[in-house]
Amino acid sequence: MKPISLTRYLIQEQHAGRINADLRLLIEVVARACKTISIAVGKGALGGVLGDAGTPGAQSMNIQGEAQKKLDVLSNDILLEANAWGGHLAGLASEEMDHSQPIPDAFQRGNYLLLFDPLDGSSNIDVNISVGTIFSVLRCPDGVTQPGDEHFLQPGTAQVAAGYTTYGPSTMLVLTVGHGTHAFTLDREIGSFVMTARDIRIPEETKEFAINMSNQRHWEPPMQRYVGDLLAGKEGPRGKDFNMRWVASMVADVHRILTRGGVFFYPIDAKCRDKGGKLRLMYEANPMSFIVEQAGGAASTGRQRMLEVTPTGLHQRVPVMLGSRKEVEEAVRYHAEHGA
Ligand code: P6P
Repeated sequence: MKPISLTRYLIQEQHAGRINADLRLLIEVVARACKTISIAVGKGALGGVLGDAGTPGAQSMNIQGEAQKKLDVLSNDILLEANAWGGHLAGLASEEMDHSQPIPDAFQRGNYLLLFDPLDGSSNIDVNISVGTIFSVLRCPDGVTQPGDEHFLQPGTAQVAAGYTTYGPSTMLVLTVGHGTHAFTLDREIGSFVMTARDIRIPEETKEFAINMSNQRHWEPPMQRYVGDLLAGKEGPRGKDFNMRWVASMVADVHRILTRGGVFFYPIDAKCRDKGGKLRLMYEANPMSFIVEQAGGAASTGRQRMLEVTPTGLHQRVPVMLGSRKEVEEAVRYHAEHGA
């Protein structure tokens, strides 16, 4: 049977009463923006958009204190421009912007809030490794026409849609609207996303973990013990050998886990303890956790289900463990038993 397009999938979801026209059109706007970003990323050195934003000696930094790449800024601008006039949003928030932005009075407003990391993993761009866009959709609280940061601070369970686009050998958009997780591959010849995987299921068990091992000496004891047991292999308490991968692009690592199983960790360490973690709750951990749970996986801070964290700040950071359900549960058990 001929694979269906993203548009047709969204219309089917709307006809089934699982999403409304506004949300369908919002997702289409985001997907179109991701196509534009894919073209810019794909040009590489030929597009004049590699390297750091700003000028030599005056590098552009974002609120995270991270050096901005030219493509970070360009991707953010593409998403802002595409969504400002779409009429489906009341406001939007980005990793690259200090505060959220309400939709200008000049444009019609909608009922949704959009949060995004426009180009996650951008430190990998200059070495031609996959990067991606992550997005999350929330409802704007009733009666709020000029949403402020506080209106975005909803738990991950309140998300009505979440997705990412990975700009790799192929450009793929992975999406959930709360009824399974599905993957769409960009057909560059017709310029459409085409469904290539429906109802993705993450294997419950795995022999593959993803973590930045260079931080090992900084981890809390339960994480030290848990990873130590993975590295001990079949001679150790886990009784099996494990493999390790670390792309340093969350989108790429999560996409591998969705495709063949695995677990992804970014635990608290001495370098990020005072910030609460490295990865951001609202536009990295929550959308990825929604996607993973809808694919049968699990996502936790190590102490609670990720989607139930009550946000306290737009750029709040959290420790992250997500992926194959039984392996995440094992890592959480280590935290419970060895106190953290
Ligand atoms: P490290 C990219 O900057 C990112 O936010 C995630 O995409 C990625 O998983 C992580 O940080 C990589 O962190 O410390 O290994 O560079």
